[in-house]
Amino acid sequence: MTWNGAPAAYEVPATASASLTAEPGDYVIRIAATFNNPSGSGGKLGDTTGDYLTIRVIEATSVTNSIPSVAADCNSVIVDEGQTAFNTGTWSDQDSDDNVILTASVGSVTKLGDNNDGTWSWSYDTTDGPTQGQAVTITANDGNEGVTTTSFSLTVNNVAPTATFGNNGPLNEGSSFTLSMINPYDPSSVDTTAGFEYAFDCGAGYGNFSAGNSFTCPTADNGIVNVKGKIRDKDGGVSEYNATIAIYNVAPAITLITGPIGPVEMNTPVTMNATFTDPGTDDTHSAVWSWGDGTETSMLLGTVASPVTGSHIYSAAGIYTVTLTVTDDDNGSGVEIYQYVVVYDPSAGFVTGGGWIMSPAGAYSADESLAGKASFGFVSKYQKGAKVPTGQTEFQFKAGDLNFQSSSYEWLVISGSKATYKGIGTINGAGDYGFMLTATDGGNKGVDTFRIKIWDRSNNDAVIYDNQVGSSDKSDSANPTTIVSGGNIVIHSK
Ligand SMILES: [Ca+2]
Ligand SMILES: [Ca+2]
Ligand SMILES: [Ca+2]
Ligand SMILES: [Ca+2]
Repeated sequence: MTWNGAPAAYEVPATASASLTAEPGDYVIRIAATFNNPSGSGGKLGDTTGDYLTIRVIEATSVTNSIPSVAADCNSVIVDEGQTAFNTGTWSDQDSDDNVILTASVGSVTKLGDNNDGTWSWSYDTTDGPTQGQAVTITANDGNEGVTTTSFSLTVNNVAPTATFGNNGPLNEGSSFTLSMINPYDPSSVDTTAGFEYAFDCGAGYGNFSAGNSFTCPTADNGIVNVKGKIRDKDGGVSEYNATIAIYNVAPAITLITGPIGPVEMNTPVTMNATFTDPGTDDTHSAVWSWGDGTETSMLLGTVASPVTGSHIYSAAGIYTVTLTVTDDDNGSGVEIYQYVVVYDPSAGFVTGGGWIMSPAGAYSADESLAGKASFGFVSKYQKGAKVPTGQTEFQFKAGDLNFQSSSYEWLVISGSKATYKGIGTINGAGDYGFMLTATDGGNKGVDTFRIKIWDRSNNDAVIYDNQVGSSDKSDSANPTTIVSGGNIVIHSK
């Protein structure tokens, strides 16, 4: 408060006209007055020339409180959830004695400085956006009913959660792979507590969101699969990941191949059947039957398409190995052989033999050190109209005390100068043994050859004797290598 710009305590001469200037409001004014009486006569003011009154304002006190002021430096604060939001501002109060209290509608505010030029600092640890976005009010209260507020906007952005996208590839076609989303993280503790949702794309589009953080995808073919996964928080914040998985082709596997068990007369159809598997259920296949006589039958199959059947007519007697190859559309192949298709010619004649060979070491499995002379004698022929040949076979390896005698025949094939036949018999008058005898007739000037292989039918076909031991099964039908040392083998043409 001022008197015309002068200090509040002011002396106003009685002879002057004086005015008071102050802020609008109510004031308590304490004044002092001095009566000037030059004549000294006393009496009333003005009854003597020269009287005047001096009035002095001693104190003028406003009875109206000044309200505090408060303002924010920044009227828009934006943070990501999980971060601490900050703002600053100013405050003041003209009433130097007032103790101004600052409060915040959310978070905490700290008052700095004094009533002339105070500042403040505000902070708030956010835990969830956008929920915690709001108008923040800072209130200054001087304790004398002087209350002033200022507001600023707080924006809390939601942050998308993250995770580690995993899979168990690469793998084979037909197998399932699993997509997973582990180690989920969200800077919002509230979002984390609420839990996340996941969606997966096995390569053909997304499925629905659910709480399951893994997903199993079947495969039907090889290739590179582009997979994706998403994690989502309660506020719709989404992170997406992708990966590629290599799916390998699996070659088809032939599980069974069947054909004629007994001998087949030449020029009659032979039917073979096979089953195969391929876990690539989208694969298509081709099959090739290789009949063992230089001819092949190829066929295109549809998707998978097991079983597969092939048919063939042999025009020559022989012992044939049939090979089936199944190939998928990704160049994976499975191969299986069938041994043997025995094709006979009932009109081809018969075979007789008699003599001995030098049995080599290793031929007799019970004692591989044994070697020496082994004698044989046989006859084998088809009787007219019969499918099964008849005859007799004797084989004696003295060093091993091995006396084999046939009891029945299964088939006989005479092909050119070679005769092969198969049957069963006994050793030293007992047991159940299979045998196969192969002999070539060298004619008048050439050498004859002989091989006999004997196995135990009651003991998983364990080989008992083979004078061409070490030859693989595939060469069972090859010409013998053991020369007949004495005697003769004769193929009797019809
Ligand atoms: Ca959130
Ligand atoms: Ca979030
Ligand atoms: Ca495939
Ligand atoms: Ca395949």
